Amino acid sequence: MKRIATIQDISCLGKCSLTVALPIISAMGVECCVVPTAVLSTHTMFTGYTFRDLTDDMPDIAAHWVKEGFRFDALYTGYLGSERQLSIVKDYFDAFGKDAVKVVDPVMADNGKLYAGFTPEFALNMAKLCGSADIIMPNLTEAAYMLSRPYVGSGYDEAYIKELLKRLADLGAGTAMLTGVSFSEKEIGIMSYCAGTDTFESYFHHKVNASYHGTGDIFASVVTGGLMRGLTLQESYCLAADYTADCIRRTSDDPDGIRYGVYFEAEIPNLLKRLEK
Ligand code: PXL
Repeated sequence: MKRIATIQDISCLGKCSLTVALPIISAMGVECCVVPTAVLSTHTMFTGYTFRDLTDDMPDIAAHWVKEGFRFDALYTGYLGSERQLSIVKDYFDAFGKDAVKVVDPVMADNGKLYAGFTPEFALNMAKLCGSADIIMPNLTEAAYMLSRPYVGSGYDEAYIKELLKRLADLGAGTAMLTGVSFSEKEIGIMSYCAGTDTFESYFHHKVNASYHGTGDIFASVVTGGLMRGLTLQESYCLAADYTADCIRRTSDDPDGIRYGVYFEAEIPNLLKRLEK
């Protein structure tokens, strides 16, 4: 069985980060080891959340794992809360990354804005971490911050996206994906670039007109799980995009979805059916 170590927070309620990565990756038949970076009562889109920082535990967990000689097939990072955590994740890459696929989802911004608590300097340090990864998957906002370019949220063309992808790959990761790419009112999707083969790929699907917290983490978890199940990158992100869209559709007539997150659990059987095909 393939084994992933994922490094991100536990938001106790709100279906994001580890509370989606662990069940989804496990359901996909891939072992999911966790390095919790912090425990929050909810994700940071609520106000008044508690926050217990676990940064000090991260090097100790790595040291023990090194001592035991544990090996991983992938290292996958999501939301990281501080520059020190970025630097510790780099140490994980150095310690366990030689034979592992290193996947960085640089969670920190959307819709032209950084999430609460993040700074442009943090984004530049996240760009450095992306340089040590094999696959990175920013959205357009995260890409703009990491490349110190103005955010363009609409009206761009394919040449613009291809140029961004090449600049992202230049950070050092062999493969860059951009999520939330849309050239028309009706469609949204992913474009990717592989520097090794100098090739672009993409996948677009119908836009679902609803947005929920945590769906980026659901998407990234399925991409990483798919790679571990032997899918190509493009097959993995097609599966991930369709699953995420199905989760959103399934939730869209429940007003509670905004607070509690999408019904990703109910769609797991369909995810597995597609995975087995
Ligand atoms: O879904 C990304 C995410 C993960 N974890 C925490 C967050 C966010 C996004 O805001 O606040 C704590």
